[in-house]
Amino acid sequence: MSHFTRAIVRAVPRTLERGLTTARLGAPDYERACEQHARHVDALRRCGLAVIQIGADARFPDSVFVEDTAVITARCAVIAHPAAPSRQGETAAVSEVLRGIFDTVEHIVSPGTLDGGDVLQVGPQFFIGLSARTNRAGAEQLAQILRDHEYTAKLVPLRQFLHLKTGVSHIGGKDLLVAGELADSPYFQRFSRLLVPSEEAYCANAVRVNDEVLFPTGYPQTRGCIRAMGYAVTELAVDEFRKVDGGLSGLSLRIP
Ligand code: CIR
Repeated sequence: MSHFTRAIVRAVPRTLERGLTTARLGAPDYERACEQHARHVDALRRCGLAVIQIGADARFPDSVFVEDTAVITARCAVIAHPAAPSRQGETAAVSEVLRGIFDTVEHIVSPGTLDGGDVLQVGPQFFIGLSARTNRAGAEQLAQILRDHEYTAKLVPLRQFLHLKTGVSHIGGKDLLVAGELADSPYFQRFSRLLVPSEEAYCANAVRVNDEVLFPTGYPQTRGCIRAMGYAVTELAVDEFRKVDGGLSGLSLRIP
């Protein structure tokens, strides 16, 4: 499991309620979203990470979901190329921060599109979702960059989930959380899979950060299973972000 030393987050823009969404859960409340974001930052710090905060930018309603703008590994950083036109300008500020940290920063370029939310790392292996946001050209560009850095990379077609990590998370060892269309996916057969029940599907997006599994509040069945497996779970309320289709992992970029 990677040990993380830093995380990049981006403050909530006042325009969050204009974020892209299919959720039909109502508009997010800006103040509550800011509180939830602040608690999430505190949790990252308690996990031992130094948190780099990029300022809010109201031009980009979805920019709090900083994970989608890049892919970070111990060996390289790659700037993504979001498919959604309203999100393409988000990468500039993140790229500037990453250039100060990594010697080499690679880029996904047109006609490729890729969101970081589609990229799952399990040790030396990467899985890249082919989604409405990440096309084959973008996924193949990333796969080649990762292979050049001696990782393996597999492309995983998606039909329903917004992003690959909407439906699968690595919580430690060989353990994955999987939901919905990924429950029986041939790509994850050799892992130990905890199937998240459909009524709790949202919590299939969790994040292992050092000794903790950061986990959304409100999913007791799955939380109980993860604790019973021996993991330390930190619950975080992220329901304001769920209203704009965002997951917990989306709120940070973790840096080894
Ligand atoms: C979008 O549709 O792009 C945003 N409203 C949500 C992105 C969430 N990304 C993530 O959790 N990695």
